[in-house]
Amino acid sequence: CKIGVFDSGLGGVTVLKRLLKDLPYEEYIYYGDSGNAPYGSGKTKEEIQNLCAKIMDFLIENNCKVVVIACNTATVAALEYLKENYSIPIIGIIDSGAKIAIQNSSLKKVAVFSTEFTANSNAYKNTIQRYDKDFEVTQIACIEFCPMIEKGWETFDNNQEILEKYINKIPDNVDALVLGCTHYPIIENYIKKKFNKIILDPAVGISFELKRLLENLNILNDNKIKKKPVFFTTGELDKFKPTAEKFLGEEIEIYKIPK
Ligand code: DGN
Repeated sequence: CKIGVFDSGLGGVTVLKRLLKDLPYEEYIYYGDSGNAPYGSGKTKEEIQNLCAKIMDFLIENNCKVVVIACNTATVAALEYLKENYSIPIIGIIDSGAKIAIQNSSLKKVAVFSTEFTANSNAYKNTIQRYDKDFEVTQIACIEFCPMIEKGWETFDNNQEILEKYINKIPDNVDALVLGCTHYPIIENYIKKKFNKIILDPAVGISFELKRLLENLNILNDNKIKKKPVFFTTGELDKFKPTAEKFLGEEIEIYKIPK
């Protein structure tokens, strides 16, 4: 069965990498909506829902039977809406991010880097505190990160300053940082150099969730043949392709589609 994975742009590639490692025999279609990015600043909930519905239609037309929303912002804005309007199983990412925070912060004090939309929604705070009300959650909106990563992080001379600005907002007593936007693992090495405590990627949990779902539906692929994922983007191929290939460590098959 085909599995659709989508994001507002490049970020979901970090989730796909995890899925390819943990569930390598599934067939993936990736949709990066870079032509409409960012989702996380300057768009209403309804606008994000409409963009996500268009992506769902595309993925279903291309025979996807399960969809992973590899974007925190889209999960916050549209998971419930998409579940109401589509009958295929859809997995979001916030819940796995919240569970990973619970499992890894012994001080029960975490910070979450995310888009403005995700931070303003309080989705991480609410979900983490639903599991454990004693948790303190500091949500930090890193407004410049996503557009800089889409354009090419290394091409910005002031990238270190910008990074520091947000690292400095993390309270000292926090013992773990959740990367609550799927774009951020692309710059995880830079973050690590300035924050030497635990860094958590919610994509770890999404692999478990997808595996369980495929097993329950009895559609986990047992013929051990790896199929290369196919990529579609509404953005510029010359921006998307090199960053995705660098991150995945291999050449990708990619097509440009209208936004
Ligand atoms: N990658 C997306 C997320 O996880 O929230 C959002 C990126 C964006 O649209 N700014």
